[in-house]
Amino acid sequence: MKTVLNEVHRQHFPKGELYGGELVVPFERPERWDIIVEQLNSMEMADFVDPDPLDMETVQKIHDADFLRFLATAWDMWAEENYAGEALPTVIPARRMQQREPDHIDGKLGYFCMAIETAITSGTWVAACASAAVAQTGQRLVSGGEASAFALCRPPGHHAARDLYGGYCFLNNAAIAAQGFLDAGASRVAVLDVDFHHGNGTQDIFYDRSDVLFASLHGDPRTAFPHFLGFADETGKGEGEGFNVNYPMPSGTDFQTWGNALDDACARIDAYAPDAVVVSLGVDTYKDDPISFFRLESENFSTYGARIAKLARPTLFVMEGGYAVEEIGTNTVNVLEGFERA
Ligand code: SP5
Ligand code: ZN
Repeated sequence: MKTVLNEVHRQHFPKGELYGGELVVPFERPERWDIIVEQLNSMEMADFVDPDPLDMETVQKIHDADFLRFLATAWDMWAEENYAGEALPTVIPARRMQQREPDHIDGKLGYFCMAIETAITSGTWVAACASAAVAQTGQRLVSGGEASAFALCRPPGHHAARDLYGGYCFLNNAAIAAQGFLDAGASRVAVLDVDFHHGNGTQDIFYDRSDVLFASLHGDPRTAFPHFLGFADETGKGEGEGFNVNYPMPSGTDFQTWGNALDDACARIDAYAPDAVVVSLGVDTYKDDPISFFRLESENFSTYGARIAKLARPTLFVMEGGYAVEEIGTNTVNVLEGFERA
């Protein structure tokens, strides 16, 4: 399968992520991309495609205009304050406070943020747009007849909602791709989110819609990020009732349990009969992931790639998380290779 990628992602590399009360080198770093590319090369799966320019019209169906304006201008507004560090929020519109976009950048950051570990830098907006373009181009390849494609997105996207960034995400690449499939003529699209973390942004974007089924396997939000969404009782609302499926799982979950949840999610997707499947592919389910608590082994990634192939639907893989940097190439490419071999 073809891989869509480009180098612009490097422009997003904050010096700091707020973790355990310190600013540490971000877990979500450019090296992740390099190691995946290296592994594609060494597995002779290097069939690389450049992204087309970003089609903002589809992006505007997924994200609010105010939010896009904020992301595009946040760094410049921050720079005008002459702060020494990178753009991080300090104040959040919590319970019983007004939900109005402030004028000052300190207020805007909190207003549009769902997790404050994620810094905005001078290159963040251009990299986020390039990442969305990578997903969009992957979608066009599959809409155009390719059986599958891999969008090597960076930064990731699944925590970004219509008007929220955070969790290392700015634009929701998978949601933009799903919308692209619909705009290209699909009637139904399934998003299967296998990242360790709940895809709160994708769920929220499609929560009241029946044209996108969202299914997510993830760490139980009672103990895992993003903590405030991803419970099993979130099943959709209005038109979307019954088209949202969450599989929260506890610390220590191994492939036996995780694979059963995947089988169940795949059965739901089969019953939905989508015209395309978008896989939010995070490999932070790996046993040695530094910020996650599942126990998948590298070989399990091949097995589940083959399981996804059994859906027998046009499939776009969109890169999300995975922070065990040494193994990220093996684990990611194992999914793609398992899928192709099946
Ligand atoms: C795309 C993606 O995978 N985003 C994840 C963002 C998670 N950021 C917050 C991490 C906090 C993890 N706390 C774990 C404690 C382990 N000791
Ligand atoms: Zn994740």
